[in-house]
Amino acid sequence: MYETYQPLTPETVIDYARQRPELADIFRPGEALESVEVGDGNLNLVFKVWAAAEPDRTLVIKQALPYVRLVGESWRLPTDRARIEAQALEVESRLCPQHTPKVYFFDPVMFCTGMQNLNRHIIMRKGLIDGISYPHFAEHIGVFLARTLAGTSDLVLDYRTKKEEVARFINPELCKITEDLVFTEPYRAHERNLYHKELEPQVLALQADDALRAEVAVMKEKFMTEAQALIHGDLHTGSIMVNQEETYCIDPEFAFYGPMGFDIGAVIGNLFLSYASHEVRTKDEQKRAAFRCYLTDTVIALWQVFVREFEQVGWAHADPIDMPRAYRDGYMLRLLQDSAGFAACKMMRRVIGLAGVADIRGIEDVHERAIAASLALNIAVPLIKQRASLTQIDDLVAIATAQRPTYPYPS
Ligand code: SR1
Ligand code: MG
Repeated sequence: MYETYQPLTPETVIDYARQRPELADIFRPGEALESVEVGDGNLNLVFKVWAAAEPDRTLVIKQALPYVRLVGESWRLPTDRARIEAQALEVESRLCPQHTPKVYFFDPVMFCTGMQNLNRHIIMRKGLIDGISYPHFAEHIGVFLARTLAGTSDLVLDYRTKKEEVARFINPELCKITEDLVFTEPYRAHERNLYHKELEPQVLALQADDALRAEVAVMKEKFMTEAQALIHGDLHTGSIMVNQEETYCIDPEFAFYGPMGFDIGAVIGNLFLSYASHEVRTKDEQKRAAFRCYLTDTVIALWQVFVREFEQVGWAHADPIDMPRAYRDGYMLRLLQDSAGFAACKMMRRVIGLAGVADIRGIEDVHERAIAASLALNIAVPLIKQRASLTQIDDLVAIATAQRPTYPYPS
């Protein structure tokens, strides 16, 4: 066993895996193991380890680095986030095992988590970039959101457990990343912003829009103060693994007690980033329309599934005197409007801020990239500004689908 923290390598992770008693059911003593580092996220090392003789005997070992991988050692980050992630996976696994990877162990010295290798699934963002639809995704993610959010809220937990859980999931440094990268930096001149110069007129106009910045400030306040449920905290399509039959939500290291709409909005915002990217990614009009129809149907269906499941989990034990129908309807309406506001912030940060997404930043031609980015911003701005007018999910989709890119700008 390792007694002090050290970053693993594809070589040392094999020796590490051999020493973990929890893996005795997967690997045989002395057999040949192989590994590769596959982490393409912004923060961690991710190793796949497998038995050379039988690659299906495999797991993922994820190790937290003490700094932000995307930026380098100058940006320090607590490795405690690995503990948060392992504990959040445990909660999600209890509430929604069918969409949560299995955890084999958590090592608080090496800040490593051993978990199921989802080797028959791909990162959803990659599939969406290629125009692949996932017919069960809306049902799966709607169930995941409702069970994990309602199931960790005051609607289900007793008064004491809820407060103890809030304390267990205090995650200040990771929340600060979100406060800065999602709610602060994109809306002002900031050295970490990373948009390209073609987009500058639109970004400067957005940053000069006082009314928009006021709405973003409201969403930031909600993010910082509303301990509604244990949220995943980073539920973009890069944190979701899919195939045609199954969906898994991975990577809850940003988990904390926050507003439910942040998770729902993350999913919706990322589906609309894909929608915007196919403005240029899919040249054939019919194919583009069909894929966009899949994306918007998914937004509508996931919300409907969420409401259906929330009725079962969140409202099942609601006292009709304390929580009359009008209160419950108002609660769900606030969630819908919050989701629109957070979706918008998540879209704007991915276009303007430090950590972009491949859907848009991966578009090679800079003019095409500007068209997709311009559309993403044009969807986001009315989503946040008009969110108070939303009464149903169709209204949210109607706002998004009515937008066009501004780029190329009239000269
Ligand atoms: C510095 S970390 C950048 C981003 O990566 C994570 O996935 C979160 O989205 C975070 O904001
Ligand atoms: Mg992540």
